[in-house]
Amino acid sequence: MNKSVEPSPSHFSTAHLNHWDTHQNPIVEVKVDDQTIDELYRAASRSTDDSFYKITNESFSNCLTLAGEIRARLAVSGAVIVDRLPVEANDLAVNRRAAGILSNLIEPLMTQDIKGTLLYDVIDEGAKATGTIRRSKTNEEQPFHTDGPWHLTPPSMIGLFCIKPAAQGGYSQVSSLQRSLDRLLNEKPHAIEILEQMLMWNRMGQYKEGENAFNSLSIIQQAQNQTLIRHYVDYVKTGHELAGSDLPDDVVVLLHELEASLALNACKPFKLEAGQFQFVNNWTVAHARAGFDDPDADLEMQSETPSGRHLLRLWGNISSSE
Ligand SMILES: O=C(O)CCC(=O)C(=O)O
Ligand SMILES: [Fe+2]
Repeated sequence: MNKSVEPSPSHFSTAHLNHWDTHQNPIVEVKVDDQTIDELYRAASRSTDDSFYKITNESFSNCLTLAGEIRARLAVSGAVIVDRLPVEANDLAVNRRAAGILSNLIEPLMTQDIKGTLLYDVIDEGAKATGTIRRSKTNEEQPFHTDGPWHLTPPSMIGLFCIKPAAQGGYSQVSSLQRSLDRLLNEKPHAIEILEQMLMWNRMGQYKEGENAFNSLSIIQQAQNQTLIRHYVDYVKTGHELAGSDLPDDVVVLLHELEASLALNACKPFKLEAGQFQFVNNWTVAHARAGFDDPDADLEMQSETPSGRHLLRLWGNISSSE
């Protein structure tokens, strides 16, 4: 038998489970001091979009301390808000690179599409989420999910840097996948078989010619001596449609139980403010955002000069195995 994960919740982190059991607000707030901001924004001002991620670690001391603290917090709580960076006092291009530099110091950045995008703009481009249009380019709700689940090793860290909140709505939430699955497995130990079973995940158009539009992957997987969890109900449903295979009933039931548990055990909704930087451990914690509205935003111009809600998304990966 060559199962990647033994049928036991011991693969989950006790420290993480304890954190979520004992904290009413599981998100850890990390403050940033002026010296760290100076160091970060000086490097961001001097670099370019093509060079910011090549700056060597030796160029930083304060930022490395901050990155180390965020990394350590992500290993336990899985959810951090850095409060905050001076977005209003800086140009968009400099803010984007500052976000990229800080994230890259926490975990090496990973591209988010086949074009090689490292700094990904989460904005409403006015479309509806159908086919391969990613919800991150709409104003629609994003239910609890992990990012990039179609990857052989999904990003281990997500950064969401708020440049501008929505006029109305756009509230964020996080919920521990480890805790929900741990509870589910305590009630139904056999569910481990479903979690290890290969399912089809929609690649959302992120594949080269000649490749499949879906990848066959399990909900839980071992990586870097940890258990990573994938969760995106839509992507599994549409992945199976693309593959022309039925999604087994027991999988649908389990996914819906997981959804219900994540909603029940989630943190209170919060609205990210301009300059706040949310980081999530994408292997242990799911995130969600409510739909939003920006009545005055010019959607046609959004992709060039966003005037509505604008978040910058970063993906980090502690393993470089892909
Ligand atoms: O808009 C947000 O707050 C979160 C966006 C998100 O989860 C994503 O783009 O994957
Ligand atoms: Fe996301």
